[in-house]
Amino acid sequence: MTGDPAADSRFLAYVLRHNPSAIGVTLDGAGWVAVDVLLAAMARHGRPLSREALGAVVAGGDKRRFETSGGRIRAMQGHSVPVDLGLEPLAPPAVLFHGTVPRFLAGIRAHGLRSGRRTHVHLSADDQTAAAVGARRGTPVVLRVDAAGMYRAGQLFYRAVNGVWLTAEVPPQWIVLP
Ligand code: HQG
Repeated sequence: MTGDPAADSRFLAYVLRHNPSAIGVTLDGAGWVAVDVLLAAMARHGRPLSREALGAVVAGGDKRRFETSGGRIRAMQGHSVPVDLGLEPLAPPAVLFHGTVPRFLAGIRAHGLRSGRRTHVHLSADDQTAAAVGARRGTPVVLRVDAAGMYRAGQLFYRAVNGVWLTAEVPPQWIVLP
C-alpha cells in the first residue's frame, strides 16, 4: 500500500463496499472479513498493509469508514454488494440533509433521491456535512429532506455507526428543492 492513510482508506472502501473479489476475499452476510485474511490478501495482491497502518485507517482522519470487532473488519456503510449491517430502524430527526450538485437536480426533481449502485441513499444530520458530501463533485447544493414526514408515512431510517443516515429512497415530495 501507499502508507498514505487517505489512499489506503479509499482502496479499502472499494474492497469492503464494492469489490472484495478484487483481492480474493469474501465478506460474510454482515460485511465482515477477518483482519488476518484481509491483510494476507492485500499482501498477495501487491498492496501490503501493516497492522499499524490499518489501525490508522480505522481510526480515520476526517473519514471514519470502517469498524472492527472480534478480529474482523467491515465498512460501516456505503456498500453496493448486498450486506445486512444489522442496523435497527430508528426515528430520524425532523429534517435531514443531502448534498449534491446542480447537474443532478433535474433527475432528483423527477425521481427523488435514488440509491443508485449503493444499497441506500445517504443523508446527513447537518447541512455542513451535506455540503462537504456535495463538494466532492462540484459546487454543492444542499437539499432538505422532511424525514419526520417520511417516517410517519412508514419509511425506515437507519443510522450507521459513523452517524450517516440511511434510507432506501427519498420520493420527490419529501425534498425541499432550490
Ligand atoms: C445523486 C461519501 C440524479 C446524489 C460521502 C449523489 C457520503 C441523483 C449521487 C457517501 C438522483 C450518488 C455517499 C437522481 C441521487 N437523479 N442524481 N434521481 N438521486 N442522485 O456517491 O450521497 O467517502 O452514491 O445526489 O461522505 O454523494 O464514500 O452518494 O450526488 O456519505 O466514505 O447521485 O459517500 O463517503 O452518489 O455519497 P453517491 P453520495 P465516502
